[in-house]
Amino acid sequence: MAENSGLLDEIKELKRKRNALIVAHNYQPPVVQDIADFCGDSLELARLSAKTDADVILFCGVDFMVEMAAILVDGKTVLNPEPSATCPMANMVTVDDVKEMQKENPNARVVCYVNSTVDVKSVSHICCTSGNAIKIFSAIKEPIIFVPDKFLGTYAASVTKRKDVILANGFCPTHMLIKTKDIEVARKKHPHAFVMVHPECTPDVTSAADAVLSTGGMVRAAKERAEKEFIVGTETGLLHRLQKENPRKRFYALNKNAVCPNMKKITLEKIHNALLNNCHKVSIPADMAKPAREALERMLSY
Ligand code: CIZ
Ligand code: SF4
Repeated sequence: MAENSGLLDEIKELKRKRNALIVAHNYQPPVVQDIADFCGDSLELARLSAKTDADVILFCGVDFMVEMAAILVDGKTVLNPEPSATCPMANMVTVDDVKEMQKENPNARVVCYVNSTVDVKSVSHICCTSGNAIKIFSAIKEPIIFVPDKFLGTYAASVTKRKDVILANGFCPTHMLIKTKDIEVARKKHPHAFVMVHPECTPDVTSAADAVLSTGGMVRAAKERAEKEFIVGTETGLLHRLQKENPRKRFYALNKNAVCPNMKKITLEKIHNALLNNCHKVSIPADMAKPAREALERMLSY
């Protein structure tokens, strides 16, 4: 950390001068998590951005998360330190794909995972996260068109025993790397550990785990459960936070290669640059922001 100390001091000084808040997603690199005022999942960070008194929110994550914060905050500057950091899964479904699915299923409600573009959100009835998808699926009476993640959709449909969920074909390339073989190997190595995986994993992986949880759910489970060892099946950035918050417990990555290259594009240099030069401001045109905000607010009302 010593080699970063000058840069860290400059970031702290810029933060103070600009009354800025730095928020970082749970998958961010450790140095970014450590400089952030808050770490969390996309919804926690968007909510926090909406209620802070800061004038500037510097959001370290991928584009759809920064856009979500920009939709929910009013009159604050939202900065993205690296605009090319995107989510390949969010980009797998377009508005035309949604419209096509609606044409074939005119009575269905469109539910979109937060990992979706703003324009897909703007044509959706309601959003959901990995933490509340089951609640939202249970509350909707009509058939559901779910975009973009076929695995989260499959998981939520199976828990809620719904047979009327029409799935898109999106998936997370990072969570796809996690295999059931990894669970077999990890359980042999750490027989007392609790195995928790993310619902973006494939169905064979989710059914072989002890629990299927969002990153927020994993943070709570790590704190509250009696086990001292945890095997973690999600993007490996979360392990830094888990280990930091629970120093007496042990956390093992189910698959060390489950690294999201886009999440790792954020660096201290880019954070410094965005704050210094006020660059990469994110604002969503009103005609797009309004319906997307409605889909997000419908979710928040549950
Ligand atoms: O909603 C989020 O932040 C994502 C993408 C994952 C999670 O489970 O927190
Ligand atoms: Fe998208 Fe997967 Fe990266 Fe999350 S981990 S931002 S779902 S590609």
